[in-house]
Amino acid sequence: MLTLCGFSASNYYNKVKLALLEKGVPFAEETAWVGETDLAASPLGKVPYLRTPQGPLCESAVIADYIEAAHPTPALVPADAFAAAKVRELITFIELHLELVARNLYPQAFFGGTVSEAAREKVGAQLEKNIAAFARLARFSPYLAGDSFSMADCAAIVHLPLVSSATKTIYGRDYLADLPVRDYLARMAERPHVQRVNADRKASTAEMLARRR
Ligand SMILES: N[C@@H](CCC(=O)N[C@@H](CS)C(=O)NCC(=O)O)C(=O)O
Repeated sequence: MLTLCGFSASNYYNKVKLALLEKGVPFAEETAWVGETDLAASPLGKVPYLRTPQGPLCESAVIADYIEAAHPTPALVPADAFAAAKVRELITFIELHLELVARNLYPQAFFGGTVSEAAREKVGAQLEKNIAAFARLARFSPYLAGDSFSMADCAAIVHLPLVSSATKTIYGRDYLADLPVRDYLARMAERPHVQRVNADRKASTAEMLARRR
């Protein structure tokens, strides 16, 4: 049995949770808030981490690859090497060039802190450039990588809403508004497992914010 550790307000946790649900892999959830994680399993104290019968794994991309290799069907990464690489290219773009950049805004956008004017300008410029590049790779037809649901959708569904809401709050404009992201996310939200992840996220976010007070 696999145990996914972390909390359902976390976008990286939810990427893995959605992949497990969509693949129909049985798993348990173990709540581990930041600061209360098992450092033997996740040495940087980040979530998610996964307990497997052979030992723990951290880093969501590594965990996603492990799940895909251990439970190949239904596939979330295509068998064809090039198609698989295109899926991973999209995930890397979303996480490295969109989410990690937008993350600099979260203290002010979501947690009542402040981000310096210089940081806001720098992040805004980086996001404009990176989102324009992402727009050249993403297909949205109807799924992010093309005609089938993939691990790239598991990433997009959890990360893109944060990029939208953070930019909307900080700059007064959703930087993803020119891409078909809203329609895409509405389409994805018709999936029962996406609905479950979103419902759990809302409950966990309320709990996380209450703990911070
Ligand atoms: N590269 C990591 C990122 C995970 C991550 O940043 N998780 C956040 C929660 S969404 C976290 O644990 N933050 C606490 C910290 O960085 O100390 C992954 O893909 O798993």
